[in-house]
Amino acid sequence: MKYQIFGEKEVKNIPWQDRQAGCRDTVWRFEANPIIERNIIPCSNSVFNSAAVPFEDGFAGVFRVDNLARDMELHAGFSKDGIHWDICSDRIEFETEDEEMAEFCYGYDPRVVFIEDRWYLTWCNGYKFKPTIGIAWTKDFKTFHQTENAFLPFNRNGVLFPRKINGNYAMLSRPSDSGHTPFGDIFYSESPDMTFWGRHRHVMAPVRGWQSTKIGAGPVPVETSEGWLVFYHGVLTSCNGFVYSFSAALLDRDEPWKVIKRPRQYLISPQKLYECVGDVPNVTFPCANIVDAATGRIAIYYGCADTCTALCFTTIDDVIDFIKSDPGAPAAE
Ligand code: BMA
Repeated sequence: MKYQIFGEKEVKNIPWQDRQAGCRDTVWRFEANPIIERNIIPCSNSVFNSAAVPFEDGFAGVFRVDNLARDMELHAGFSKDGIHWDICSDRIEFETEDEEMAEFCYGYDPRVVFIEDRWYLTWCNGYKFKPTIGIAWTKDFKTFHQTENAFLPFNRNGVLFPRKINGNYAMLSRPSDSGHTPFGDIFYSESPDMTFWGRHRHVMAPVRGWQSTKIGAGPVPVETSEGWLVFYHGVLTSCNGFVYSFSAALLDRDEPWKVIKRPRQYLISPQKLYECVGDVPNVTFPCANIVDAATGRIAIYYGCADTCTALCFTTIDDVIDFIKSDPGAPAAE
């Protein structure tokens, strides 16, 4: 490997498929996509923007399930190979001693990260039906302990870094509005205790092209010798509505609000039928990356058209070379 990875473990059974012959893409799709169909459990209308992590001798995850009433819920799931999933039919019922937190309105777009001794889940949490960033922790993916929301509404796409930075927990998020927000920059915040968040810093704004309307952090950042590798989604407003694509950028390891390099081009945009057709057409939305520290392989889980879940692959070297060789996103306009 050309570049070093920090803090990740060897994942021998990482879901993987080599790049197809003749394919020149930096990130390539799994041939058997989608891996999770919309009706995988009897109560699901759709299963999409979801988070998977290595767990015990297989994998565990938290899935966005919109049910047959079209309520937005979070369900846990388990898998031996990261491709075939058993998703629990009941939604996660969070344990909490605080009455204010106990009322579940809706939850979506989960991210999961291991920090110190437990798994943390962040998601878009409806607090009095207003979206903000919910936080919970688990050790077994069966019992989830909900703590305080990180921010006031309105906020979405809260993604924790996998380690403390300068002594504090660190999170990327995207302040928004109560609807289908037509704007959005990525910000960075710190907390000494996972409860009180501050020291907010601006990271990135939308720029021309596929990321011109709004952007939001995707999977958990990966620490490399070249900086924090972050996959993020960007939205373009076409005459037919929003189009969600994604790419990656490198952030400074000690001051992650400083962008080292951000490419101009996307890595994946909605092009396959399952990405273009569904409950919300033209959406590719990554929420998880599994990294094998031994080989540098990366498996990315992404939601497609707000309907099903798919996998795509790259390597640390390929994606960092892509970022470095791209001309770079233009300055904000
Ligand atoms: C965002 C979130 C995502 C969804 C996307 C496209 O605001 O709700 O869950 O995938 O819109 O509908």
